[in-house]
Amino acid sequence: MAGHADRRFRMNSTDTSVVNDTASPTPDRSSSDGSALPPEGLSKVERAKAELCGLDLAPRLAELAAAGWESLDEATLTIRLKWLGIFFRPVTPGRFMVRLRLPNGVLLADQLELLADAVDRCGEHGSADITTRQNLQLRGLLLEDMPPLLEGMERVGLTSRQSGHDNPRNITGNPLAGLDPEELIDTRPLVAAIQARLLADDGPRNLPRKFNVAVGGAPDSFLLHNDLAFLPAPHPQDPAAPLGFTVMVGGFFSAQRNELAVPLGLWLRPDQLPDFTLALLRHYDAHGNRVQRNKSRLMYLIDGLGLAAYRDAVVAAYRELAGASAQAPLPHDGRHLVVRPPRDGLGFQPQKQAGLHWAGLHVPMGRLDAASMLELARLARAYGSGELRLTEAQNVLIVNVPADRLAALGAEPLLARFRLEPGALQAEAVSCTGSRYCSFALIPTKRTAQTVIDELERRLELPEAVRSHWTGCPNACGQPYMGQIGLMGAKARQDGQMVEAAKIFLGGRLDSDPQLAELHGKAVPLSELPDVLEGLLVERFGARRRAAP
Ligand code: SRM
Ligand code: SF4
Repeated sequence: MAGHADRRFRMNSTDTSVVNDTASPTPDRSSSDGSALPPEGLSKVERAKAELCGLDLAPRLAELAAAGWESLDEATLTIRLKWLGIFFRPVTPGRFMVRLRLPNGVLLADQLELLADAVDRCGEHGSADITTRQNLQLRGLLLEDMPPLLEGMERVGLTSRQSGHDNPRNITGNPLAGLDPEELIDTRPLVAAIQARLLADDGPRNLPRKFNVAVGGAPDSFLLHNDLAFLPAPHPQDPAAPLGFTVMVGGFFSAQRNELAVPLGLWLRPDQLPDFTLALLRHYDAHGNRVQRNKSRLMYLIDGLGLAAYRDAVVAAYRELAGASAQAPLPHDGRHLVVRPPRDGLGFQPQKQAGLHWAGLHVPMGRLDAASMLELARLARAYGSGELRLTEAQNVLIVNVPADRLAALGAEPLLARFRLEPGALQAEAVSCTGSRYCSFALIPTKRTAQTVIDELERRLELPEAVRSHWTGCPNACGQPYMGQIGLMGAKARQDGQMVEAAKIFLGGRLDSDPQLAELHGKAVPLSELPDVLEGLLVERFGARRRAAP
């Protein structure tokens, strides 16, 4: 493996070259996109972004890879490369992660094969994770692997652009879009159109912070944890008109504050979503907080302006973008048609197309290796239409399987590992990356979750599935506040020693009366977690202890 973890970075704050040891160009007061540089006193991240946009590294990627990752300045390595979806991992220096964009979680067999091949080339370092945003991350890659991988991805219609850092993240939608007997609106073309609008040349390049967008298409599309969520809603004046969307804004989780999105008070036709999203992001770009990074998510801007003034400003931005003749968003009371917690989608389930089914496979903790990726691609082709879907619960669906092929698919060896009917805790467990690859993690999240859940399923019988969300630190990537049980990595004292522990959160509800889970007691050492959770599952979730064998 190249390099070592504790090398010292050098960074010249006015240096727009990205390789150490090259002469600095003359400092100039304009940024890569021609706008004025921000005033002194801004954070290191804001300065680095203003000096050079990571998107401008794309044509130079081969040159950077040839120079070697150790020659890159800190800002390029840890900030700018994320605009291309390339993540330096301090835990595995020299082995990078690539985060894709998979709009609406749609993935085709030939795309998956290309990604599997890239992971396979990484040997023992290679793996992939399905993420909490219906997305994939590939691990173990060298910087020199990136140019051919990114070119290969482009050939099969994939991109990793703007998937990390201060960018609009993968846009989520109904994982069952187009197949769902309960579908209200097919989210796929809308998600694709929003992504195309945001990634176009006139899209945002330098937001103040990350930005999550999602489009709901079914009664179980819980999406209020996003900065901007479009939820299906009838036309406010004409019940006979096609469904549109009410606009929800300001949802987010962070170490400082957690909020569900609130109604902005606007209703949009589906075709208005791309321009509206871009307009809202332009407003955020211009007015979001660039001084305090922990106060820059959208909800802080809404707080600062007040909801009504914010709404007026966004409508004005939309009219400026779409033209004065475009229909303005309509006033709306925020009522929508999302009323139930998300289905797990597992097992064989009938699609709205007669005779076709999707097969929902449970991928333990969302972790894949090259062989299982290849096998998923093969199964999707052999039994379905060659299409797969990823879910926010980190599982995978093979779609368009004819009824007479279900038995044979069910007998495939991969389905002994990626089960159609996992246990009641396993089925709805979501986990973030954890300490294996993430330097923020306080615990090995995926391994802990898997071990504890296996143990609890040995001990207990549950009347119904319980949704648990595991996260390695307060950043909350595993969405602990959405769990009926949420677990967050922490430290606790045990026998006089500081040990790995988890805080427990209870009561997350994703129905028509949504609520974030709340902290329950002190952090529990991981060694005590099975016993503590067993007690909670018996007391609050109707679990019964199995008789001793
Ligand atoms: Fe996240 C940062 C992983 C979804 C809130 N997140 C990180 C980093 C990039 C930190 C780092 O550089 O190591 C993690 C990369 C670890 C790795 O190697 O995988 C990371 N976040 C993830 C993923 C992979 C977790 C997972 O296992 O699924 C998810 C990738 C989604 C994707 O495909 O784009 C992921 N992160 C989330 C979510 C959930 C969501 O989007 O629904 C959240 C909470 C929702 C939100 O953002 O409002 C989330 N991640 C954060 C935060 C806190 C944000 C904040 O405002 O403070 C950070 C830290 C930051 O941005 O400063 C963070
Ligand atoms: Fe890393 Fe923390 Fe996010 Fe888990 S929650 S992936 S530990 S940043």
